[in-house]
Amino acid sequence: MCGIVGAIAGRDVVPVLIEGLKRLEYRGYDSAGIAVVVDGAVRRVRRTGRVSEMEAAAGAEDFHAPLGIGHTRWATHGGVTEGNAHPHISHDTLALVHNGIIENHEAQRERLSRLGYVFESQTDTEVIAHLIHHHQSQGLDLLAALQASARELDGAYALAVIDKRDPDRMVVARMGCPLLVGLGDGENFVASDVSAILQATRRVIFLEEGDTAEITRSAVRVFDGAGAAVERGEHLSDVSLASLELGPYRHFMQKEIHEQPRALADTIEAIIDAAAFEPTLFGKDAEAVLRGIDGVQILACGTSFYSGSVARYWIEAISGLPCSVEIASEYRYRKAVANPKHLIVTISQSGETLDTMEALKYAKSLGHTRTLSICNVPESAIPRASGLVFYTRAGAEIGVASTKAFTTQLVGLFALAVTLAKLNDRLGAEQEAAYIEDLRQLPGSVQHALNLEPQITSWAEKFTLKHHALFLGRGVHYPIALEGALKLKEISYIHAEAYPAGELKHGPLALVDAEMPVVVIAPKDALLEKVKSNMQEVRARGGELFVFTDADSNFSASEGVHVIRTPRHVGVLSPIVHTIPVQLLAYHTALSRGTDVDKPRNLAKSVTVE
Ligand code: HGA
Repeated sequence: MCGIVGAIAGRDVVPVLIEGLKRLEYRGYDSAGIAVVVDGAVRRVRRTGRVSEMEAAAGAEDFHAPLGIGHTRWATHGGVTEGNAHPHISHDTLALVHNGIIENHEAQRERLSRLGYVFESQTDTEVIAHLIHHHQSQGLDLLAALQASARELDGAYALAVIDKRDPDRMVVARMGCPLLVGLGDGENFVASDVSAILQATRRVIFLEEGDTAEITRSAVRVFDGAGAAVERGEHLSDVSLASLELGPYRHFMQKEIHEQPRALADTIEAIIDAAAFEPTLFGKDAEAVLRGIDGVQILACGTSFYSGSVARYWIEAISGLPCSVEIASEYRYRKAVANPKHLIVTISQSGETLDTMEALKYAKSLGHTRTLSICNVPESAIPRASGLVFYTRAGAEIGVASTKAFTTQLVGLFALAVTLAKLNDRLGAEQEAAYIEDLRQLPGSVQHALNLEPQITSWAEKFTLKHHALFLGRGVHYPIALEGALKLKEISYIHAEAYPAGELKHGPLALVDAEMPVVVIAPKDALLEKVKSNMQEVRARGGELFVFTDADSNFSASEGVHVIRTPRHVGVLSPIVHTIPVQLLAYHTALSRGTDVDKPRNLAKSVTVE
């Protein structure tokens, strides 16, 4: 969602801000803007639409300055207009960018209006600019005014503020939304995501909840929520610039689908090297935490919810522990019954997903102490708030529709299922060795599935003009049907639903006719014969079937039944391999419909608002 970048330097920072905003585009946004302090004045340019349009406007106005902030906005409060785009300015002196939502913005707006402040936008953000200005007018300096304002705000924010009366510093604050400081040589930066400043530095300080900071060209001072000066460690980011480039691919989604063999190999490396499933995969104290549990509760949203749904099958079957999976935004608002002996597992690619973070906080407030995060972004908020962590090593995922993050999450969750089995004495040495061999084979099997792309492309042409599609699966492959339907919806805008195949005759069969393509995930497993019966039910009603199966399953194409076979059966890890064809089907269908694959309408990458 929204992105922030800021810089203070001895050089013109406008190119740094523009480049940073371009690097943040993948997160999804609807407008962009920058504000700078130069020659004793605040100057601003904002545009709806792409960063390149705002860049052209800034170029035309000849913007150059040593201090500035920039923002990509994904509107939550107030429509997508230039007037609502950030930065927001108060009294022509201070400019501010904000990620998040201010929940008490109405009360603050009334209060500030009574004090004579005039609002120019419909955003919640503008109240912060006026609030800081108000505290300055009471005699506080910029930093103290920000800290006083932060105490009066409810909700979530990452903020960066500059002021023309204070041209040698930038002040920032963080609560509930990520923000980091980049350290340069005689120049410093701020960003919501490290990719925005990698062009300038890899040295970063992650701010913590409630922190504020003052950033000058030569120094960074950080304060905790109580206002006390604190030291926050410096990290060297290992995000590679290459992972942020498109290379020979047409879209990031295509690139990321094809990166899966590598991403999976990197993620399983530690298991293969140890030739064992060790609790230390989840942190050094993991054994003590995992040994005592008597169940698993998974909390996640979107695609991560589907990886959690696959994990439920694995965890119960392999470890014998009960496991439930719940949408984080539902869990966080219901009166849940907590069992502190359950392990809370949150799954989030970005580690910033607000609903998942809040569900984790809620679980802790109910008395849960055993928490594990499966996440792709080191040092992001959710892993930092969790006792145990499994980092997927998918590399930066730029396409809004998640692909390699999903399959690598599945590896982490599989490792959890097997590790729990081992700790519960349900895993013999032979079975452990067999699972390791399955993992070793996995990248190759995924590559074989990727090689099916030409066949899947020809199927995609048949989907181009469709308005609806059904996806069916059973057992551990049912969540893969859900993921396939979600991918198709997200990027091709074709309405797609997934059902457990056995559920068809309880309702959705009524939808089936010649215009309803039905995609079936039908690997050769114990449920294949059942799935075949369900396919007959579809065929008997004129439905056209598109079946993904394995090389060794004994059924073939016929009138109205199209079949693509993944080249080899991969046993327990089959859901991972069967994800590849549904990703490719969605991608090529979207391509032939001409949609914006990497930035589908209305969606954002890191969902940092409710
Ligand atoms: N609430 C602010 C910022 C929105 C945001 O952070 N989106 O991700 C607005 O609507 O402008």
